[in-house]
Amino acid sequence: MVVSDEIAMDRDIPDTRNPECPHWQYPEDLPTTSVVIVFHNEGFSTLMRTVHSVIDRSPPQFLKEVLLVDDFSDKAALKEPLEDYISRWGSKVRLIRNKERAGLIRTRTTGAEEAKGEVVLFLDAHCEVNRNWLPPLLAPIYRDKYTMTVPVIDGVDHDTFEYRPVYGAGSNFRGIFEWGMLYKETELPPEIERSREHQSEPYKAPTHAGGLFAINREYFLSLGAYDPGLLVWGGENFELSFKVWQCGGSIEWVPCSRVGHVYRGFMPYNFGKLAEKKKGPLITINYKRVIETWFDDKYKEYFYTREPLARFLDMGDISKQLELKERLNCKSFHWFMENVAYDMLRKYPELPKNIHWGELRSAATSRCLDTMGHSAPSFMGVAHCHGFGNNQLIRLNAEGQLGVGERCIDADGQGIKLIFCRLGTVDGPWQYDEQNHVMLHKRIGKCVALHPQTYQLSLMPCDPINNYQKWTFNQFVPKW
Ligand SMILES: [Mn+2]
Repeated sequence: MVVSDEIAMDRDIPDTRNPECPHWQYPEDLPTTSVVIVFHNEGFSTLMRTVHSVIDRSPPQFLKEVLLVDDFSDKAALKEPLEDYISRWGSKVRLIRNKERAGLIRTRTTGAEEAKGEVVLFLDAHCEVNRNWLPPLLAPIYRDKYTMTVPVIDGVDHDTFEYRPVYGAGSNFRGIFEWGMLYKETELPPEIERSREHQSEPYKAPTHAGGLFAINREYFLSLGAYDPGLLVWGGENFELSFKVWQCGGSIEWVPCSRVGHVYRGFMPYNFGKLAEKKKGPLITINYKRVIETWFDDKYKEYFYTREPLARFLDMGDISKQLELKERLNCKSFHWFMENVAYDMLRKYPELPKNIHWGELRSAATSRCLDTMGHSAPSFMGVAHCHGFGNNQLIRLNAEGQLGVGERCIDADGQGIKLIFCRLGTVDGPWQYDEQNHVMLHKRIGKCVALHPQTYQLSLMPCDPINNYQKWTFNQFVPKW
């Protein structure tokens, strides 16, 4: 905020578009747009710079309004001072406020309901739109109102507010996900590259990051907007993507529309009362609602294999979601995988079943294998068994892969390591001896051992009577 406050609201930013972009022609009767910006205790200057950039860089005839939706902020600057500030724009910038905290997802739906434009275009509250960002997003919707469009998201550094292109103008990526429902981006598959004439033309994508997109307002509302059972934040990007694709629409990423976004360094807000009644991690509960609604049974199993505790979470009632899917005559998830996300399995193949999952306890010390909070690549350690899963939730699958979250465990002469799983593979080097409880690294031919004094982990010649080589899987469900 200190840096942002010092920077002009209407500063210039680098034009990061592909040089082809200025040469595209767009229709002159594009639909009118409500830019909907939800905020909760956003920094005043980052929020206002978002609005300034939209006003400065959108053709006024297509910008019906900027609709600010306050999700029950309590910062003083966002009360009267905000109302005073936006009055300079008259009715072009409108502010509505929630009477209690509703979370990002539900508040976006409120914004769409209140919007006056034909198209709703959602932005995060800390963005800067780039040169001529709006017409390229509207043109595909003008051609086909069942298309939703997504800009390319550049980075605005949260320490310096430097605007940086996410990647060069010649590269294109699209959104996919792994089976634990973590959002990923991948280069365009050859099937799409082959069919393209220009590097700068829009292309279809299975999903999107979630914050920034445009969609015909009535179409969005006819899809039931967002599932109102989704809480606060997370998973709504998938819910909308599956709904759009499986129920007859499509998603296009638009390289000529670039928007800068400040990626946060930490979570600067809490969930307030919204989180109190729920047991377990909110985001995983959201994912469960989404996959239980939109996945076919076969694919649901991959999610539960990757996220075993999700089976025990209470996701609430999804009967309304299933009714909608039925009523709109939506296609199967298998259809989506075959026709839209056909490149996903090349990176994240179908998952073999877990033979074991849970804490991996050392018989000698009753400590548990733990990532120690480090990100890959790093050494694994042991720590007090805490019974919450997270960094201690270990999975061994039928093909010898040991996994923690989206990462894998391997070993070398230095120790036992947390590594990036090899994309496109689901196998691993491990074999667990059910009788002797030793964990064998098949390629190296040694077993996981704990040092009795230092508690460091290493591979040692297998010794099935040595307690420091004995490990047992303790399957558990946390007391949420
Ligand atoms: Mn954001």
